[in-house]
Amino acid sequence: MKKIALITGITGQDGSYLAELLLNKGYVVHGVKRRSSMFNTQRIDHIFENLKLQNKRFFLHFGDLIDSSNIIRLISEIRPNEIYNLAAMSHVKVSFEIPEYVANTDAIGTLRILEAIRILGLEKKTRIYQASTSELYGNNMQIPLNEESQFYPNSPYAVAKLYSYWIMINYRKAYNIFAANGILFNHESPRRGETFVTRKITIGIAKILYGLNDKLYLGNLDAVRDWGHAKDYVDAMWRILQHKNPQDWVIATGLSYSIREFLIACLKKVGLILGFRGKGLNEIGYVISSKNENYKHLVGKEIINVSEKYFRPSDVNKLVGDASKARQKLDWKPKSSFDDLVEEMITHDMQMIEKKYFKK
Ligand code: NAP
Ligand code: F7E
Repeated sequence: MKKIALITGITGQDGSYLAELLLNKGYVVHGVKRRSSMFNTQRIDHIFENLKLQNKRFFLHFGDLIDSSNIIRLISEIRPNEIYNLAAMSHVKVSFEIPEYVANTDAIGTLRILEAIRILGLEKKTRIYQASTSELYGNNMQIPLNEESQFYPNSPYAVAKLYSYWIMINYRKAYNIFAANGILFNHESPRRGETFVTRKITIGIAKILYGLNDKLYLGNLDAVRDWGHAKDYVDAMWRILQHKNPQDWVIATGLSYSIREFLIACLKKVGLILGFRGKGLNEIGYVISSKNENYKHLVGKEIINVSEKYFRPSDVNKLVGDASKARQKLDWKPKSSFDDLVEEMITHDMQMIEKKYFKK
């Protein structure tokens, strides 16, 4: 019998990579997509275009985590062996603007799925993975952070995700459901949403290099993150649900870089050396030199500015994870390095901008 998986948030970055991974492992994959006035399946269209899988092992259903009856109906029809709850309003800064909606989706949404499992009597059949996050730690400075570290959530997003983290543990204990949290540190890819900082940078730089924009405006350049590749992280999600019992797991690379260092690394890939001068809102990033003939005109130009608009009411300054437990017990380790990630993202976005604006 093929295993059946249900992925909420299948149209997102992680959902798309996870769908590919599970299909390659022979699963039947069902995904929940939201109704939208525009197409919202770009990240998974290539799966549908693969005729071998169409209507056989890959199915999409309309749904929303704020609709209990929809969730109950889908789970009762699909009767999945594994549920990956990846759906969420995942943008930390936006969560300050729509906190009530975020609580409804990112906190109560998880409860709705757990209740569906219980109402339908699927406690023994269905395992559930919850997309927990390093944002739970907030500004806990006891770095590196592991499964024992204290949580100090610092945004409506993080507070909602903390509810989900604990309700998973509660349902595990109270009802013996295989409910596991993956506490994932930041993970990126060419499929990352365009307003998260890494993708904003790779697209922004590509536009500057192609002469479409003069500058890129960013917020807190001092923030430090532990960035991995989303492909490696969805593999960890799968391993978490295959473990002999449900537990909570930190998934991270253990290495960290500031936003400033991410910028420098991206520009280095295209032959430019970036320098910084000034402080706070007056800090400026400028091109010191270019090894690439095509970009010599940028030498001396100020291409990075800081704007108050992109700061958060409260930010998380530094996140670095310790994934020793996953390395030992799940035999998981990241395959992509920081350098590989930067290379893949900047190359992808240079090609994307060229195709979009210059190829007829
Ligand atoms: P993403 O690209 O923003 O994808 C989020 C997905 O959730 C999208 O498919 C989105 O649908 C869907 N969604 C949003 N609200 C929904 C609702 N009310 N009902 C149903 N679906 C809804 O996020 P991601 O980077 O793939 O992250 C996946 C999960 O991991 C999220 O829960 C995120 O919070 C968490 N996480 C991410 C990271 C990271 O670094 N990427 C780290 C730790 C945890 P649309 O496409 O229609 O918007
Ligand atoms: O910000 C700073 C910003 O939006 C990273 C989500 O997937 O990972 C993600 O949350 C840092 C922050 O990701 C800009 O202030 C500077 O300190 O890329 P981000 P995030 O907030 O870390 C966690 C683990 C999740 O769970 C979330 O779902 O970069 N920053 N300038 C900026 N950030 C953005 N977005 N835009 C800027 O212009």
